[in-house]
Amino acid sequence: MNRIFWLIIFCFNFAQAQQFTRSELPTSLNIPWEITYGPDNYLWVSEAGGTVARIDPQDGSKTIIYTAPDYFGGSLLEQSPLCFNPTIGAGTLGLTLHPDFLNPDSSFIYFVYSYNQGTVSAPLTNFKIKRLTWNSPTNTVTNSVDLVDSISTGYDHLGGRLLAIKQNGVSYLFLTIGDHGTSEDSSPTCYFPQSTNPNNFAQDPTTQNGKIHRFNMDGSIPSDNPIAGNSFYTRGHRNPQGLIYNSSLDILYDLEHGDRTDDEINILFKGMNYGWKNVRGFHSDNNYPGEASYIASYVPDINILNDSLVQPFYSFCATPPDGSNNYLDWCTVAPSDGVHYSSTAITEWTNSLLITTLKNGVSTDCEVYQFKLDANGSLIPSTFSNPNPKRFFGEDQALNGRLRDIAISPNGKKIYLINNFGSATDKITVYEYLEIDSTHGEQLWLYPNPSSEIVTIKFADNLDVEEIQVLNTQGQIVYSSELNFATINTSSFSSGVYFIELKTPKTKIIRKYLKE
Ligand SMILES: [Ca+2]
Ligand SMILES: [Ca+2]
Ligand SMILES: [Ca+2]
Repeated sequence: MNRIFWLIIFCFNFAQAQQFTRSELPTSLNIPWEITYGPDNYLWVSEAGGTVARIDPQDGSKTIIYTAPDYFGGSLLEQSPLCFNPTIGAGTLGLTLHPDFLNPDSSFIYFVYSYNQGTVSAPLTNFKIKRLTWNSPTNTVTNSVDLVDSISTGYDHLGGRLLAIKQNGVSYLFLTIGDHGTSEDSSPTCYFPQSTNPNNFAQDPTTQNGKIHRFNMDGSIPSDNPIAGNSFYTRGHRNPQGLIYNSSLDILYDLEHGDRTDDEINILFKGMNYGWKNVRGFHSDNNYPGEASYIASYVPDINILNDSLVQPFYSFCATPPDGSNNYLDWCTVAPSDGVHYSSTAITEWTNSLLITTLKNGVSTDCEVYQFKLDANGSLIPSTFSNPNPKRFFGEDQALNGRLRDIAISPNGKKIYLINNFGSATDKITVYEYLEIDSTHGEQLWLYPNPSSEIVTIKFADNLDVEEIQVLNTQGQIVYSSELNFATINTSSFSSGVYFIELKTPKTKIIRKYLKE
């Protein structure tokens, strides 16, 4: 890599550091999979072993509110003798809260975990959706019900995201199920012959895998699903791990992992076909064997109203690197989940999809992608000076690990990221947006800046300053004073970038300070 390119990367990261401070909650986690910010102002997290945790976002204190007594983590008896990583898919996956969670009549938590549907000697791992009844006065689970059971599993590509949304006054539960296949070119593969690979059934609406399913909130099947009595809602998905709802435009998206190329964002339309494993990514590029002819001669399923193939809303890339069989060389980012950012707190982000990714590869990092939308929900065109998507926090990936999910505080200023693997511990990383109040731009001066010992803070007389703080780029407070004492001795600070923050009753005013 040449020197100019490094310079650009440095400048880019430096620009990001001005916007956010990074910190970690002191919460220990065990393979978290879902994080969501509840209307009760707590973070809700699913964790290994059929566990649901409720975490105070202020201090990170955690309460395990439920552990499934019938959780089952798979069995050696279910291993495939044919492959390198033969363990049957098991674990704790998606979690979601009822859209009317604060209403005592619908104070329900829903989550997905594996259990044994067979016997001790003949185990059969499957997944279920459990519904917990939450009693907010006592902060306890008062009831638990198996809502949907017999959800199939496989050796890979499990999907497993669960999302409850309210559309036109009616609430639904959506569940993603992956194709359960392993890549055909994995060596050795878990399936031989390949005709037994369950990913061959991603198109078949009578099997669960490779589909996104829709249920009523009591687990029953909506009467207007595409096929009567079938939870299938859309088909032709490879490994859909994410669901995002854009409530302002009533758009439901899924995020899925492609094979070598074409990690996709799809807009889900009832009954439609997203192509896998006959079509990969966009329809016009013919980047998958047989893709063009399959599209040209597509025969709609007569049992599905208006059935047709739908192109992705976005594909992360369509061209694999020449000749490389190394996963890390591929341009797939491994999107895990996301949210629609509707707040106006970070104006550059208003009306964006924020998507977390799992992979640190040659051209990809564990990071947050921001896709800026226009008022109609279309992507704003990407330009050199204003790229769309933009990428955030990848410079911290060694600290943050693989990003499993994202939650946003109600004021839109705090971003909570969970990881599992990829850093020393599983944890919640917090990025707080630094609000730089340009209306006070002429009312705060630092000098000299940079400096090596003393920095003097001068601010306008009409500012009612309550506190002065100095934060490092990790968001840690390294100096604090409630006095309007405007000279700080920084000789004990290590060299680098700091943020000097004046707090007034109405706002924060922040300036970057460079300690030499
Ligand atoms: Ca989520
Ligand atoms: Ca294609
Ligand atoms: Ca990388």
